Amino acid sequence: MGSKTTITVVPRPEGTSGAEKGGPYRQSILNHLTFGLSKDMYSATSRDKFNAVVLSVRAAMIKNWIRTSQQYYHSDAKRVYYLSLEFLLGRLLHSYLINLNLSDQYREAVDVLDTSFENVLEHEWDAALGNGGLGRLAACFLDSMATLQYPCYGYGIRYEYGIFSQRIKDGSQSEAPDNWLRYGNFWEFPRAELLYPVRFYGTVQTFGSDGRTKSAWVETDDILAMAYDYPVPGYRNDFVNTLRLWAAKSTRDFNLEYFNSGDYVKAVEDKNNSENISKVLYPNDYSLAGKELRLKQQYFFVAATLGDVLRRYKKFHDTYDAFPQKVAIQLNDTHPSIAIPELMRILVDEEGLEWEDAWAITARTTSYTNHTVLPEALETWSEELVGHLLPRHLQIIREIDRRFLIQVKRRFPEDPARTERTAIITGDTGRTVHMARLAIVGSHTTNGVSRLHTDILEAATFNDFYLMYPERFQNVTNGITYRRWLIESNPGLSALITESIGDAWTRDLENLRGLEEFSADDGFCKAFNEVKQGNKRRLAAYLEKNHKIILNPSFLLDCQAKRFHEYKRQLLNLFHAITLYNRLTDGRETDLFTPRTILFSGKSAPGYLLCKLVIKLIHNVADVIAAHPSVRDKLQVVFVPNYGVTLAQFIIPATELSEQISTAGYEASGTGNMKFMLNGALTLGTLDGANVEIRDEVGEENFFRFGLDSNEVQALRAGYNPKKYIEENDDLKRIIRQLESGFYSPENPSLFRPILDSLLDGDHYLVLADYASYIERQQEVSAAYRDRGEWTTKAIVNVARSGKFSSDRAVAEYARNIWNVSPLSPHEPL
Ligand code: D6G
Repeated sequence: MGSKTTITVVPRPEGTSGAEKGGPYRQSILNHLTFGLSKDMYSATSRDKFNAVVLSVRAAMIKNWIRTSQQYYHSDAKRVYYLSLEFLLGRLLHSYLINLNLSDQYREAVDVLDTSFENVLEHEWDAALGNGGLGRLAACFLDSMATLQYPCYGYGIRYEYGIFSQRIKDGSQSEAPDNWLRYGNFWEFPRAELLYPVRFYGTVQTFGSDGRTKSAWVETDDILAMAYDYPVPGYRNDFVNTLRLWAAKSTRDFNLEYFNSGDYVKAVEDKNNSENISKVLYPNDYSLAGKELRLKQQYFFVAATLGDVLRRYKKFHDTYDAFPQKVAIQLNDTHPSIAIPELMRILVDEEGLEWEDAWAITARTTSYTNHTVLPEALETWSEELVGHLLPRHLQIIREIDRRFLIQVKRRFPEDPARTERTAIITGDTGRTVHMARLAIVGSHTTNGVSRLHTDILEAATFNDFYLMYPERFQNVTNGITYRRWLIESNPGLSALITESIGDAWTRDLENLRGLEEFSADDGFCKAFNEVKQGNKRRLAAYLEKNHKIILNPSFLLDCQAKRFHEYKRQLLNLFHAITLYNRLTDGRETDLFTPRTILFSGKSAPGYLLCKLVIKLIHNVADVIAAHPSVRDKLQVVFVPNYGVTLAQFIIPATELSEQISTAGYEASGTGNMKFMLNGALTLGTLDGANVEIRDEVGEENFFRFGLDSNEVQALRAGYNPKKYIEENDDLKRIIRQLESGFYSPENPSLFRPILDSLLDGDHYLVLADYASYIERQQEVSAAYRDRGEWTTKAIVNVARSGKFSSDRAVAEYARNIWNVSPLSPHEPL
């Protein structure tokens, strides 16, 4: 045989012998291998086998997908459109099988391909169309919206390249493109006939008729947005929602001018350029310079989405009166906020509505989620760029701004400075458009993503707006889908929970509370520890196989897995590792030392040089520790490259200590903190974002809190003297001296100078101010871990009280308090 594959069953069409023997899923897999892929036992590669399984699974949900969509039409349901520039989906196969209640069947059925379920799963490339928390939140919400039977759609961009793949060479990060569509993607349904033209540039013509001025946007450069649909099945409910992602297509195959003059290649180049819009996800978690392509991406997906929303609405409605009763548009951060002037443009210019009517419809339809208070992350665009790319939108934004400022002045006549603080467009020359302000003014609700974050929005970041419109502000604390983050990624713990309290928790996570009565039960604690140990071994095997990293599963596993950013303070965590190293080499740590692995994983934005240097420092410190003959038996620092959803599914279930150590006031919510908690890790954290609510749930005795709170952070800022903290602390002094002398980079002693400078010149994120408190709390962690019985009880309490952090709770709050939509009852059979 000329083929490596060992499939022994020759695919047969359904109904022939062998079908019954293998059961319907075996036969379906074989049919898809044959008729979907035209492969057989001689030619099928392991990727073909994976694809045959995907084709079979998607076929299993298509009827319900169509039915769900039909039911929306049939009942003319109010639909929710969740607009997000990022969807960090991860792998879909296993998660979809769990939701469809087919994972046991497929686990068995794949043997027809002479392979294992795990092998099949491994062939899926993460759909990584997001940077971090914001994109993963959108993915968790899709799962919850389908599970709770809400008529919701996700809308975004089908980037050809997702978040870059992180490579580590000599301890430094480099980036490689994430070519995730290279082998095709059988989850998606290309809708080549569903195309919307999207316009850019051009000019605005005004003309009068009947005493009214009308505007038209003309002489534009057009490209097409083409839909790709992804099914999103709910959890065991026959509901399948849709995620629709747009890809840019050229409006013409070639530029005739060039073609006619004989330059065929140049003609096709033009086509390629216009398709660049959906080529790549911007790899920045926060802070983006005002890049034209980014604004193009935003308008591109917003314009296509609104075109689609209106198409659907118009099937049943002749006027716009009912629009806010039938449509809710959720803006996931300001990235889609150009939807506000776009909807105004459509309603006023194309549909002929009066400004006031259009405005009422727009504001009653739209709501906005704020995800950050970092000033550099609050999106702004130069007025010039907006005017160049979207001239009509700029006019509309100016008019929105003009009308809004009249209200501000009327409301606060004594306070002219307020105008500059709230204006959507500010400055004299080189004017700036503030997208968050536009989003607040043009929507009915603005929400923060944790209680503390919403408080900060109201009291500080958007206080002027809060005073204008207090009723518009709400909090919805983020959540995570436990279907992926517990049922799928931690099968051992899931089974143990179900054995102990039944399976009601798989439908409502609040039922985990029932575990509390087992938190001191010896048998349960033992089984809980065995699961954790098993997960640590599983992670160790994964890291050894994929990264040649050797973990010692008996060490306390202490993890910080998230994007790199100064405010998240991976540096503070590393300073703890260095402190332990210094104390061990000095003989200052006692025999009671708790051995630990400090694991880091996360990407830095490619242009964020300081964070890239922190990654390098982590590697150099790890090498120094690993080279020390006695320290390495007690302490290990590891960096796991290319953090993403799939890797998180290995790391989180194994983790015992969750590092959530951002400078208080900077992490809007965090969702990693919730995933670790749900999997039985104890949190070491500041009072930041949702940590505050996690601590409220578990009680202070089950949470290691350290550091300044957000008020103290603000109070300390004036007159902050970082050097004072160095003077007062010998351990810290020693670390600073080591960095100064090049102890961790003897070949280039000044390598880490920029890190040192950032600390000495202001230490904006207060690493030095929180250091002593952090080290003290870490010592308590070590002591607590030595009493394994107590530790396990605390871990179980954490799991038991994580119910609040389900994305089902979060989505239900959005539905009730913001979108005003109800779940649909299960649909009639087709
Ligand atoms: C999804 C699900 C499919 C449906 C299609 C178009 O792909 O069943 O036919 O969307 O739905 P509309 O966009 O026309 O609502």
